[in-house]
Amino acid sequence: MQNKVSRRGFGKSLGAAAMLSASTTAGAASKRARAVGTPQPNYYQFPKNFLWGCATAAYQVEGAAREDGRGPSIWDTFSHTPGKTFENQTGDIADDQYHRYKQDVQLLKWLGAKIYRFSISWSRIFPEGTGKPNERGIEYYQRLSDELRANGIEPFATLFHWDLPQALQDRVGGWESRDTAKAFGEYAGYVASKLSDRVHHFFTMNEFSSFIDLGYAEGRFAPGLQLPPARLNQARHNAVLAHGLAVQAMRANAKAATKIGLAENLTSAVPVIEAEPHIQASNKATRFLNAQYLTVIMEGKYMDEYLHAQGANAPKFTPEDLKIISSPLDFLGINIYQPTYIRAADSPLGFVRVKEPSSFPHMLSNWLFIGPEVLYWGSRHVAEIWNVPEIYITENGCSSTDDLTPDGHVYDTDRIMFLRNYISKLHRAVSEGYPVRGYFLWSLLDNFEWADAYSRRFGLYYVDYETQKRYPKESAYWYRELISRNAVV
Ligand code: GBH
Repeated sequence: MQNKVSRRGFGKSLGAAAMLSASTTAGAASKRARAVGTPQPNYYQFPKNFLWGCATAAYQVEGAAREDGRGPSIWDTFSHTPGKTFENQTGDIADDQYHRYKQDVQLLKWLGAKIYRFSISWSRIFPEGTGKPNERGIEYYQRLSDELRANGIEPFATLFHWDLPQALQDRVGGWESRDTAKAFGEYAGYVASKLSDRVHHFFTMNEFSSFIDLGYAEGRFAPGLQLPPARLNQARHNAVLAHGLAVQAMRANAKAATKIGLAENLTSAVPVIEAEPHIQASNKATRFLNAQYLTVIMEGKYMDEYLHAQGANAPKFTPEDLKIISSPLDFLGINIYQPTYIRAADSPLGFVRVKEPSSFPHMLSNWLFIGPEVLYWGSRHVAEIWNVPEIYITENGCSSTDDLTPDGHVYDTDRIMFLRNYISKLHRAVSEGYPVRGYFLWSLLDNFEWADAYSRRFGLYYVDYETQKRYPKESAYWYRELISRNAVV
């Protein structure tokens, strides 16, 4: 054994080092001399006004699929089509949050959450997608927002988390049509007029690539289509146009203090090595890999490289469209899960994407590769590239096996490991001055995980779907401690 130092000997040499520094820089340095293991005041401590909370989405938690005048959405149709979801499960009941929202607000309160991100079901408000609004629909979100505020929790509402009214899919082909973009603008304006007295932060869309690429190109999400490239690119264009129309309609109809952003699951580039030229390459990759969504929204222009790469399949658009799409935002929400590793390359684009080797660790969802530093790089890249003044991490979290013990516990140490590491990297971003204001953990409670339905659990609270009972997992106790200390624990 080499380097065998006794505790006493080790202490002595540290003491000697402290004396040395004291003798070189006198008084101030002696204050710095400290015993090994002394907690430092700012060790993974977040700024005082940093906001912690949780996120969910309407179709994943609400249930009450046919109540109070709600019209069907494409996810009702899709989940009721045999073979589309795990064991043909549906969101008909989900977490029944529509009826249990008061109880769920208490779950948030127990955690100490200051913010809650939920989404609004478009077809509750406009059962036919357009036309006459259904008052009972908007009233639910008014009640929910009031309940949150009464408990000291600030509501953040997402207007679209994938549950397009089925009527729009049937009538005009959903996102393949500009009419859907126009309808979304009208819906957004209406919601702003009815809700902005109590909801001060809105996100237009959640994750363009999920509902467009998976829904209209791969067919694994509703509406289950596999469009050829030109039609796909037009659907992408209609979706960003819808976002812009919504921003404009909300500005026109909302109370003055309303803040508007979006929640995008951008492809989050991470340099393979934290050094040049990979950092530059990762920065370039962020713009290019998000060209069809976030980049055009932030820059008001499709990148030449993107249009060129799409050739004859490029979307058709007008200069006016681009102005609408790039309507100024107050903040940016980013959903961050897995990293996309980038290397510098001697090629026209200047980078290559490095695929994960088969041994790369992931959580229970096999797409969820574990790369905590993505929370740092995601925040840094968007702040640097687009000069974003305010960022929220609108989703981050993971799936685990989450076995419930007979006495009602879930020891999800893997989720805690995941979150602790990711949030430590978020701390790095915040302490370097990147303007991240808050963090929404996905998710408050287990819920309908789309095509994976109830086979994947992402919650801090375990849900027994037979009884609708909620059980705090070990990670819920952990997050509660983190929030109360405002530091990584
Ligand atoms: C988010 O998507 C969603 O906003 C949220 O609703 C969801 O519950 C949460 O993440 C957890 O998944 O099955 O191989 O086709 C994150 C981005 C895009 C990741 C779709 C999973 C499907 C991969 N997701 N993707 S696959």
